Amino acid sequence: MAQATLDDAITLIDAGRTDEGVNLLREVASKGEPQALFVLADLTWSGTLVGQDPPRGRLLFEYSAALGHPQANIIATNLLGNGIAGRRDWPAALERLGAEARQLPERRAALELLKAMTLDINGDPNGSLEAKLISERPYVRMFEALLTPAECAYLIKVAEPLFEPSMVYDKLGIGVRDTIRTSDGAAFQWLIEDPAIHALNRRVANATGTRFLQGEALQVLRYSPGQEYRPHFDYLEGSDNPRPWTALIYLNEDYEGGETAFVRTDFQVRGRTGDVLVFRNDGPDGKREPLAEHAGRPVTRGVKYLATRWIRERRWIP
Ligand code: PD2
Ligand code: ZN
Repeated sequence: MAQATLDDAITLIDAGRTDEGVNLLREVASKGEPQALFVLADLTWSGTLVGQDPPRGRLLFEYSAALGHPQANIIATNLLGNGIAGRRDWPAALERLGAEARQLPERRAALELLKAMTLDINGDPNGSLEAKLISERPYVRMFEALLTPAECAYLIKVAEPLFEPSMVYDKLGIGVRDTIRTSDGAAFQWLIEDPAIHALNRRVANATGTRFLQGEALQVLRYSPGQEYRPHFDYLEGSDNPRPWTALIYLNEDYEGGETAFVRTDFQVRGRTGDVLVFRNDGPDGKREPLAEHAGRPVTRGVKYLATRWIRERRWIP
């Protein structure tokens, strides 16, 4: 009989013969077929058709990478840089990125950004930062020009092909579409969090006095005219791991409207490119701060780009 192939496995899965298909996929992957390893890695990472097991998914990506799979190589570098589901080795991630940068313009752009950052051997920024106090209660501060224009432009560029309608969490914690939030968004989950984005996330952690592992995936948001984020709380009341902090990174300024408004205290903020607004979603009593209710006002002209980092009380990343 001819050797089983990845196509045979996919045909079985598509026909609803999932167990047979997954078994065949494992068989082809175990023979060292890079694409089959990649598909199995992806399913294992996300828990699709097979049990979710990120550390095992990462290992499978690494096998696929070692056998020359280009996309697996990029993922292996990203995970080595952010340390999700396995070890973190920042210098080794940078070395791999350097090799990738010789072939791929997007990796070159990430490397160029990193070269311009002042980071220690672990990819952390040095020292503490000055912030402007905007309000005591709700507690709101602004870090002016924390990101460079080049960093902002990069985030917009890499987000562009990934935009999808933004979601909000319903009462069951499930992401749903809702008229409260009409922007488009792109989330940089761990597989696609490249070392430059990872370093930016570590800088935001440093600015907020939190650890990288408390942060949810960075989301880049795009608001066209008429799009908005109506008044809401980011806190997630009732969650056993709520979000005491939010960091909003303004990525451009050539638009009108789109102010970030704290609706109960009547002040609003218009960040300039690279400014990072940090606010607390809980009050002195450790409960949801009513005064932290806020909105992204409708954009009236141009397109607004902003990145959000919602930060949990404790480690969030698995
Ligand atoms: O885009 C904004 O200005 C905005 C306003 C309020 C974003 C968020 N909240 C958010 O992402 O939580
Ligand atoms: Zn918000």
